[in-house]
Amino acid sequence: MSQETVYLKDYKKPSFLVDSVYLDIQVHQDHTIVDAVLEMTRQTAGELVLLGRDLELKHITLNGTLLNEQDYQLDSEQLVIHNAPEQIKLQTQVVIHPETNTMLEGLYQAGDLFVTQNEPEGFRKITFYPDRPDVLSVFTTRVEADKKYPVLLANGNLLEKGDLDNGRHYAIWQDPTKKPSYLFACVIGDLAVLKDRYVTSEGRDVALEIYAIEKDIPKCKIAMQALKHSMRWDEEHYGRPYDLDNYMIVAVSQFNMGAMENKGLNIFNTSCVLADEEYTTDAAIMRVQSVIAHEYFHNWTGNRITCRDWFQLCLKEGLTVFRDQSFSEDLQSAAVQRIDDVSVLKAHQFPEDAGPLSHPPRPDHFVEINNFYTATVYEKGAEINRMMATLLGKEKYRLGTDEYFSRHDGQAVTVEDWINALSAGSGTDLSAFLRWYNQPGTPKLEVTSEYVDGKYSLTFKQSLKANNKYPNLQALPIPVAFALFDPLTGQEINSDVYLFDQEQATISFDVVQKPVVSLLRNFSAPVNLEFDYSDDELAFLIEHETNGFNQWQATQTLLERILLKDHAVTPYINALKRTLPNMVKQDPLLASRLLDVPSEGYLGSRIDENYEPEIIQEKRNALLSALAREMGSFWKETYQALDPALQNEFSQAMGERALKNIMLTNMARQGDTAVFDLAYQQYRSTNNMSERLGAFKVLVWNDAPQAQEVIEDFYNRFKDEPLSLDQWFMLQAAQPNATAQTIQQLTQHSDYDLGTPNRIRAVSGGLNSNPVNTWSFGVQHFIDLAMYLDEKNPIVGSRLLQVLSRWYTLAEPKRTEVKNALTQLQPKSKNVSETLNSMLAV
Ligand code: B3K
Ligand code: ZN
Repeated sequence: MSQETVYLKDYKKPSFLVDSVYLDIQVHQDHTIVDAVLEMTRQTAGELVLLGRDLELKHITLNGTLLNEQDYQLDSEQLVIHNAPEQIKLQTQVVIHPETNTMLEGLYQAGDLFVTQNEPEGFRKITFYPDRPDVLSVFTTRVEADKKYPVLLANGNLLEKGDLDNGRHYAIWQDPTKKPSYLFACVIGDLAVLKDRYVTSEGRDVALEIYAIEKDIPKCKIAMQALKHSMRWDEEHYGRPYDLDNYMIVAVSQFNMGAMENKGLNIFNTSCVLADEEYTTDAAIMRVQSVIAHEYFHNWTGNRITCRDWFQLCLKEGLTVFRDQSFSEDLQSAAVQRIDDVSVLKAHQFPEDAGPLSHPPRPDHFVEINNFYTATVYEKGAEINRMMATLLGKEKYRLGTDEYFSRHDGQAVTVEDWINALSAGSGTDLSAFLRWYNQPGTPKLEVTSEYVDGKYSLTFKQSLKANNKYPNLQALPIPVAFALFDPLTGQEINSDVYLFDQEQATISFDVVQKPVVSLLRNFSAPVNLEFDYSDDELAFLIEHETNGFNQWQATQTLLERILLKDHAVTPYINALKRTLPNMVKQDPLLASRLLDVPSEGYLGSRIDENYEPEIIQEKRNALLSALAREMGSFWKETYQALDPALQNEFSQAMGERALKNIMLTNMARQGDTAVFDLAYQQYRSTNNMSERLGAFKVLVWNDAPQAQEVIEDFYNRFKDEPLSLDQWFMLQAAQPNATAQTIQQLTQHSDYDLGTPNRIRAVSGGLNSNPVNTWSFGVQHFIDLAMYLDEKNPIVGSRLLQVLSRWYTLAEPKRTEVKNALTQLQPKSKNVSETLNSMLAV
């Protein structure tokens, strides 16, 4: 496979635009025929290039003339037609094989269902086409299949449907809006549907439909509510109503990622649409709501205004993630949502940006674009938008986004277009934020304080780690939200947002005594903050900070010091003792997060050399035991006092459930074996998956006498519910005393399936939650899997190999062992090769 690098600076406009496309997709058991008619007009000089991969070309006709092989050039990637006229009508017929497509890209068969996944470059596996996001066209689609597949869907409005001979039927759909090929979708299968309606602020009556297998229909109700809620939210917060008469969502169990925003016909991983307290956890329910919102919000940020080229991916993804995060903040506690989003950022994006896979949110080169659907593009991209929104405030931000939508509706644009429109609309020059898009790395923000004679000063300094690929790093604009507190009363005396945009600067305040400062409230910028708080000041903030996010951040900073720098544990435990008893009653959800202890994986990512996972595990276990012991009867008393069933609000109940599980875990850590009876009772008596799994985990991870029984019971209850069974696989793979044999038993289980990414991720993700295991027997697991998937499903293979990307931080001899194992690999796919090459280039 060629390893050609594509550069942003080489962007050229397409030579032809497509005025209209007519597709006729005929699905048969062992092949599919695709007839296409493209009407095209020349835009600039150059050859007519149609991209196509794995297509068996049957015939091609240009303006009515059948072409011979000498009229075009065909290789494994493209079809080039020389001397093409100004106006073209091109007709092609190809044969494709969705029934053997294991890459889950293009049109593929998943069980009894045929679905598409075309972003970023899957459409070229369906037909020859200028498959790039800056070619927008009107699509008409005819889908034909056996009647055993009653559902035939494509984007837009249904124009016609009818029966054919031989037990077949067809449907013709037309999408009135122009779109790039990556947003094309079709679905063929036997599915049931949940229907609803939504009337937009403009009075458009929209038919809403969620398609899933019959027994999953009741599990689609939460997603339907979330969809209607998202539609209203986008009208209220961004002034964006929906623009078609229908909106369809299809749930599929074999899918490479979470979901896909195809115009009017979203395709979702079942894990991101099915939500039901009995079968899925609270976290999964929250995720469903946010992914439903995310894909819906793409209709404006991504679909109506799309990307000029794939380097601009973070234009649509960063903005849409910021929008879905804001939506979720409105849905539950804003502080807890921010805590959860920042946890993800710090656990995934910060390590990515500190290692060999680091790249700017808008990279300037790539080999395989699928490798760039990263935490940096998505999550750091979202942070950049959040920073600008924080700085502008609600009103100006809205003026800016209004300007963006009115300038660029219907266009394929760049990050510069976004920043320019946002600046013009808000009347604020935001051009310096472009640097955030173009530079890699997490900035270090060092702050020092001084108090002299009634003057309190804060001095800020920023720096970025040098990067060979991206020299000339410039100072970034960093909004720092902060508050000052009276050290005696605990009252807030001042709060503001300071825009720090130089290498170094100082600000000062007149105060009567030295205040306690709380910096980077709500994590107002994605930076590594270094401020010399005393442990007592951090404990003060746990108790007195009114910003829930920074209260949590204070616990995390203190814990990192305890775990990585051997600080004393007492100030932390005392602060919890003073804060938690009230909080568990008033805000159980926030209380549950305040008990977060950074994971071993996160702690490992903070160590850049001589990393020994066993040492981190030991220290973390010691801390957990101290916490369990020191809080005494708090766990049991709180467990007994909580009753989620009495809570009307979902987020309160979810908080109480989270707390109850934490209480059980801590009672078990106290060595109180009576807890196993409580856990067993909880497991048996509940119908709620979060409660059932919380109890399951305590029993299985502690090898309780009831462990084997609940493993079997859970399996028997949920063996026909793939998402629930994924949890069963995951929790067993994740148990800290899992061995190579545990993982082998799971991967040899009859329900393990290498064709279903969710199942692979359940076991591998579980294993990877234990760095000690990952870096011992896990290394071979991840290598074998990545190499197996290299040919079968390289998108997922490349992802799994990335788990080993921090190999170079390990202490010897492990470091050399892993390096040698990696060096020997010879992947074939662009995806896995590019990842491997970057990983080894440290
Ligand atoms: N846009 C898709 C991601 C496509 C990933 C292709 N490897 C989902 C989303 O971000 O909404
Ligand atoms: Zn997205």
